[in-house]
Amino acid sequence: MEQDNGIKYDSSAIQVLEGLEAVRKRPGMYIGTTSNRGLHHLVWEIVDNAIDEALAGYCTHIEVTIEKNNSITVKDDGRGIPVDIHPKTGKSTVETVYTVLHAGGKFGGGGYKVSGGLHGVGASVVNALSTYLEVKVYKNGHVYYQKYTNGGHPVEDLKIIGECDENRTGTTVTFLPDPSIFQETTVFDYEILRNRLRELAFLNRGLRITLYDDREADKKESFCYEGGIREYVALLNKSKQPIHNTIIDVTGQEGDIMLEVALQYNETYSSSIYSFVNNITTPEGGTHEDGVRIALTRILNKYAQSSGLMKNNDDSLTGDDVREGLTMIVSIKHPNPQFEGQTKTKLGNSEVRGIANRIFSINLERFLMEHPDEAKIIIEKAMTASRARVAAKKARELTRRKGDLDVTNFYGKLSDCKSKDASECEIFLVEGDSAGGSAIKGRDSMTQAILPLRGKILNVEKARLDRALSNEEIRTIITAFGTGIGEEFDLSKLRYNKIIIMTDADVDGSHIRVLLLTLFYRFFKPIVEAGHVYAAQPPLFVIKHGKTIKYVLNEQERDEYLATLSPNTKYDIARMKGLGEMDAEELNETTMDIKKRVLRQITVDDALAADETFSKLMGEEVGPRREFIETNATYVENLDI
Ligand code: TSJ
Repeated sequence: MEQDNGIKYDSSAIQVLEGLEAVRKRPGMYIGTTSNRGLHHLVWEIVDNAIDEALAGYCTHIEVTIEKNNSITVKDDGRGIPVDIHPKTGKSTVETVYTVLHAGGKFGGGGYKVSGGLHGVGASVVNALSTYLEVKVYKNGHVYYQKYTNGGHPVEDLKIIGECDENRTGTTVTFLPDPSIFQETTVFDYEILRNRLRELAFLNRGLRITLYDDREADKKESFCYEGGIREYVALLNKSKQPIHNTIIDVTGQEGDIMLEVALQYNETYSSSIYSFVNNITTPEGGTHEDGVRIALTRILNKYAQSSGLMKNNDDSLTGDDVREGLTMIVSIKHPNPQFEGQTKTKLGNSEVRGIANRIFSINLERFLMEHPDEAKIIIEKAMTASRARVAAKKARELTRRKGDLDVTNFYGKLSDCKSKDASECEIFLVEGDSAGGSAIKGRDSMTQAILPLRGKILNVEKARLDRALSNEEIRTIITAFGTGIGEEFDLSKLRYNKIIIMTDADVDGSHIRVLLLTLFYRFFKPIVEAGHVYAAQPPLFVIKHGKTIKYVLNEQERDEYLATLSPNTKYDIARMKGLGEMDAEELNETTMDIKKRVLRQITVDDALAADETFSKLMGEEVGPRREFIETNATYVENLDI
């Protein structure tokens, strides 16, 4: 990796500019996308550097400010980026970090760098994609300063612009994303920044992270958790009715690999397991998660037997049994993580499995011994799950048999499409019988299937699997999709390329939509991940002038359209009726016709945020739920679940 020592300084300076120019030419190669998501990615690139300093033990407080002009300032109280001349570039280390691609990891030396994961492309990429970037380093009693403009060109060399207290150290960076790169938006979203910064505070026990939004007066939040991920589990479980008080919290270290696990069981029947490597989420799991899962199953079985809670003729507990109602976070810090899998979000290091297994086994066993009351509650929950599993298996067999033998009866109210070519087929899940009726009349029966849904879908977050499976509506959906569920799930058998949720734009509609998403999220996650799920967007207004009829989605589109009409045009404008009141032609025209409709793709962008929202929406407490839906109807609408 160090073979470029022979390069002369002057030629490497040219390479530098070429490097940053390459980033500007193909930003997607470096940050994935230039959408809203890519914009926020810039912040994570910078914050990751400050987090690294915290992991190295030198930084206690990170402050992030959204400035009035939507530039971002990140400030830490670490050692300050080194200001001396970097041997390879002949420039200050500060300038090297900001102008040489991938320079970030090369001078740090060890530690738990996030590079190699999803992030870690470095500060130079942020610089390349910014209109300007300013850095201040507090070190040696001096304040050092450098500014770059127009995608990373230094205005001058690093220079001292003032003095500070000898003891003060730290790095402060301000950057303004370049609007010619981020054409979709350059406006930062407070909630996105807040949620991830809070997560980083949970994942780094004792680190304080403060977010300021200077676009609004006095808007700030500060996060610092002495309990670390234990407090995260408490938050995730808040509205899910925990069944025991003490959260199981394990930390341990073997060599330079650190493991932390926190878990607590709740009354629900599904599990929420989130794993992280060096603060990066690993939705595909990996060896850290495997090791902990194996240990959980083994130790709970061992304890169940030795304590006498389990009798000889009881079935032993399976992994699924011991994960029912489990909320768990697994976090490891590893100096050299190897990521695998389709999206490179699965930890591959094989040594980690045994390490995680050993650390977690020893500590879990000790916890159970020391907390017999809690242990009993947990084991009994798993044993109930074990019994329900047998019942669920019967229910599944029933589903399958019915599906095979009695298609007409089973499909019930499904009006299927004629085509069997899944790539062109769509299924509309329609709220209410009357909208369903219009949709059946207005559809293209070759490719569009309609399933009207009456009332509210069973809430699978609360219902046990076997009950969910005996619900008529859910069984119809499962059979219609064709993929099966659980261990039998097979994405390649999906019978429709698009699954389109069609609900009214009101509180009931958004509730049904969230219930459907919960169902998909719990039973059909890969379908959501593969981008097959959409929300139909019926228009809000219809504008008529002369012979023209124009449908628009929202107030903004309405105003934009009206502005295009010549001033003395006479027009009629009306708010659209609910889905149920549209006739077949209107429904086809506005919401179903492939050429005219607007769909919104649903993604599993942030499983944690979604899960928290689900918990809030699905929790037992009806009070908060109602309030949440009413005050956040648009938030739910926009949430990428
Ligand atoms: F990289 C960056 F510019 F994006 C950035 C780096 C942004 C922010 C907000 C902070 C930092 C940063 C870097 N904070 N702290 C550090 N620390 C070092 O670069 C550093 C300091 C001293 C030593 C040493 O060995 O003495 C080593 C390192 C890596």
